[in-house]
Amino acid sequence: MSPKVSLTRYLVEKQHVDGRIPPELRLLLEVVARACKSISHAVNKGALGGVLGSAHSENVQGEVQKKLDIIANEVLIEANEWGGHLAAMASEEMDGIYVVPNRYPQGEYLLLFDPLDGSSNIDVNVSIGTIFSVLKKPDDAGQGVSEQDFLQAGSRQVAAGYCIYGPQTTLVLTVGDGVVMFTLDREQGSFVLTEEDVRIPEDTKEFAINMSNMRHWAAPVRRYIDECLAGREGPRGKDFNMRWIASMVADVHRILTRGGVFLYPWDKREPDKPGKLRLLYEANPMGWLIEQAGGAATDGKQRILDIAPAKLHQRVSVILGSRNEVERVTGYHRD
Ligand code: P6P
Repeated sequence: MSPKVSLTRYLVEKQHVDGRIPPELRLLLEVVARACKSISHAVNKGALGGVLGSAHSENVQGEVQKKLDIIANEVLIEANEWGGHLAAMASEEMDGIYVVPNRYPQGEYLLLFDPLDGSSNIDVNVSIGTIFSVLKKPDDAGQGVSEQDFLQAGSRQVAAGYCIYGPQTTLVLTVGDGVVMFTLDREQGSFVLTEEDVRIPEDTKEFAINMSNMRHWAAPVRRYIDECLAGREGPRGKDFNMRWIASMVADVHRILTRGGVFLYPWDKREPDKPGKLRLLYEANPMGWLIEQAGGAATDGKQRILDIAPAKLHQRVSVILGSRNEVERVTGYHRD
């Protein structure tokens, strides 16, 4: 039985053996993982912890915040602000950036996160998760840090991942050389390496989309889904299955585990918005993970990681997963 490799040991090897991550980034990822353990603990308590239900407040997106949204956000801020590895943080739950207070040492990294994605599922005991993305403060940023420093394309990320709070609590991570998965060993209190080289099959028979929006989709998406629904008698010549958990972390985790294609496209319900999901702390980290596992991620027209952000909370249309399916949908947009 090979010895269990903990997250700490994995990151130490990434730092000392591969020289891929500097000490400050290793510290950052250890701190984020520890924060996710605390969030997992709070999520698992559920009603017993008095953490379910609405916080009776709204976030910058105008969405009603759940108590756990705010708890998860506070856990991440408090865990990361004093370590000396960060200059600032940005969160779905905060209007502006959170600059590390002067009383703490300042670092070179920027941490972005959706502290609890899928929060509409919290009260019905369906998997939810924390999504995070790490950027470096631009070299020409000078002493301070501003929102502008966060507006970097997803291809500039130095680390990205998520922690899914489901039947298992699993941390999924990339630092640019593939995707690894760590399962939380609650007896030891440590994340243990359980998947070393995550690969997504290039083809799939499973698509994930919220079908209730069908009448609002643009033609290329409608064409793609209609062809999937036509099954083996249709142009695809095979039957498809559908999944929609309404928790991006859970849908992406399924795709990283067995393949599939996930779509949250533009639709005409809110034509001025390119999509529902956020670029900087949802689409970029998930897009990088998917690419690192051999998949693809576009907004229907271009690679998500190439998009130059204009605003911190900007939204984007998302098509990601098995490479051949993403290329087909993207091709339909070009036709
Ligand atoms: P809908 C959760 O609120 C989320 O941001 C993603 O995790 C998920 O994929 C999507 O929204 C679900 O949206 O419109 O199907 O409820």
